Amino acid sequence: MARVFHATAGSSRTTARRRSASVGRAGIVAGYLAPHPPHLVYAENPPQNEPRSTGGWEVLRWGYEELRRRLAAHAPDVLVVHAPHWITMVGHHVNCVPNPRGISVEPIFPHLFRYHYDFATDVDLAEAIVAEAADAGLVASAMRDPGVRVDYATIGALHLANPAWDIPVVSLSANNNPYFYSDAALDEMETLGAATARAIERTGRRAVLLASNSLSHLHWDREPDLPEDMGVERPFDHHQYAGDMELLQVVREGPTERLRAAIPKHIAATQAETKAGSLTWLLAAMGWPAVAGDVLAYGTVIATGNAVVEWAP
Ligand code: 2X7
Ligand code: FE2
Repeated sequence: MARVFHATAGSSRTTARRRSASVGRAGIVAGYLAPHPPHLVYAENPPQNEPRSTGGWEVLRWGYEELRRRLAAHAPDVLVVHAPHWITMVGHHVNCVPNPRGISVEPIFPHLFRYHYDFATDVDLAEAIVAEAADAGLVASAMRDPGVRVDYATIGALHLANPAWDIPVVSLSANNNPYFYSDAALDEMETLGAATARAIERTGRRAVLLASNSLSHLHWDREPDLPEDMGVERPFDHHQYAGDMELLQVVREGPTERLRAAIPKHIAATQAETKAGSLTWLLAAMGWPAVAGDVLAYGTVIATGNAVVEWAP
């Protein structure tokens, strides 16, 4: 069995106070677009993942190496992640299990991603987000069942950002109802983002947010014999690539306010995974900061577009 790194559950409050006291102000100190294709974890060969690879998707992984360096400098108390593959049909759920443990398996790529996880939840903050979201009129729920397997989009983004798992986590689900019934119902994500920010403020945490979304989302349906064969990796078509570049141009120019209009336009043009709302949640939580995003990497994974981006107001 793969070796698993362990962050002690239940100690998050003490850890939070210690870190905030030593590095400065509480609040949201940075947000990252942190896409989760399982191929990136597979390519890295971490001890937690069972399958072995010969590498691949290096440029995106170098982007994540830079993210890891920056994350260490931000020294957060907690990582708060919103991910599109923990799908909840009724409302927004927050994982309140103190110490989630198990194997996360990618259902379409189980030969690439069978990841042993064992991490600590910041339960106080998780419960505060549920309370703030409910106060704001959202259907919100605390998920307390330790038997629920953590999805690969949550685990993937968290591993790629912090493979040591030494920072407590809060994990939010993607409410699939608006996703299912409309082109992109992002209004609720604004409300959820604002509720997340209030909860972080109220609990005095120093938080980094992760939006676990790919960009353009059309992909191949045939896998090469060697999954990491970079000879076949390329954008789905020029339209998908151009749509991603148009969005990233706005990201790089800033301010983020311009993304309120650019994100739905990009979704309509490229079926972007941001339709699940993670990116809108993140920027709303940060109050749509008047800064440009720093694109640390862009690359395709089975033709989907993926960017690693930092916003550090
Ligand atoms: O979930 C994903 C994804 N967003 C992109 C590419 C490949 C697999 O899974
Ligand atoms: Fe995905």
